[in-house]
Amino acid sequence: GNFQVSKGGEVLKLYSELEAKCLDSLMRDPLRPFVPQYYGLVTRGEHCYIRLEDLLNGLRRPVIMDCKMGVRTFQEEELIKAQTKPNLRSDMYQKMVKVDPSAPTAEEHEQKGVTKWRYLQWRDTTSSTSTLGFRIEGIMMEDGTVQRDFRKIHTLTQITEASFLTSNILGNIRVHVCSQNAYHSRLVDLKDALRSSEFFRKHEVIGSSLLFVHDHSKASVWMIDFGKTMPLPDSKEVQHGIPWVEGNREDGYLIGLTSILTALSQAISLAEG
Ligand code: 4IP
Ligand code: MN
Repeated sequence: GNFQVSKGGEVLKLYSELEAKCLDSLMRDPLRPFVPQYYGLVTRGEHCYIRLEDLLNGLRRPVIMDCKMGVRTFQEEELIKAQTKPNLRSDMYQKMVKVDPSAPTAEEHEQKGVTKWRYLQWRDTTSSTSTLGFRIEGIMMEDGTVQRDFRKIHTLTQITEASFLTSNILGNIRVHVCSQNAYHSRLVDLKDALRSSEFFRKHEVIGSSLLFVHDHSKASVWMIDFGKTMPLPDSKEVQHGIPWVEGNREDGYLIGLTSILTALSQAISLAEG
């Protein structure tokens, strides 16, 4: 959405204070090799931008998959807002009705609006987010076409089939198995880095994605999008692998990572078998 390509292997992303702060800490954390390099801020016209490494630089006809991580995509403060001073969003009501006219309650139909928390939570429970700890937000094929019809996928088997099919369209099973293996070892390395990361221990990671990118010659995975990643109050830490209950700030990031690793292993044995 708000990406703007610029020269020299960089992209500019519209400034967000939360995201800039995260990127700044990440440059001094064991997670640094897993995030786009952050080069600071720049102003163009009226807007301020974050300068980031272009992860697609040098790739030919890349295939890209965006997996939104975690068992929820709303911040706890969004829930508190919905409970204390609800703001009704008609755009979100419309998006909801378009997917499932029976999803809103009678009251929501009457108001023709839902709170942002309600909408995001509905997305989470109708996708694999709540159960598997991640969902596929979209896949861009090598010809540039984008598929977004994964949002209602629930099971790990469906996920495996989706990612398997995707790479299959590359038309070369051998290349496909190589990139699946490269993805797998990269994710195992990521898991290690997350274990030793102070940033990870001290942040509630919401709405962040793992971006899978491969072309004919290489495959990699990156952590992106930290606009809703919040530092925790002093002395508070999260484990990322236990269920969320209101107030514990848990995001389920590691639940999602484990699910993805399982799906990948299944995809690899499907492709080899
Ligand atoms: C979008 O819903 C995504 O959840 C956005 O998250 C979210 O932005 C939007 O909220 C919401 O409308 P759909 O993807 O179902 O259309 P992301 O940017 O991670 O994709 P936030 O602000 O939560 O980052 P609004 O309030 O921006 O509309
Ligand atoms: Mn995103």
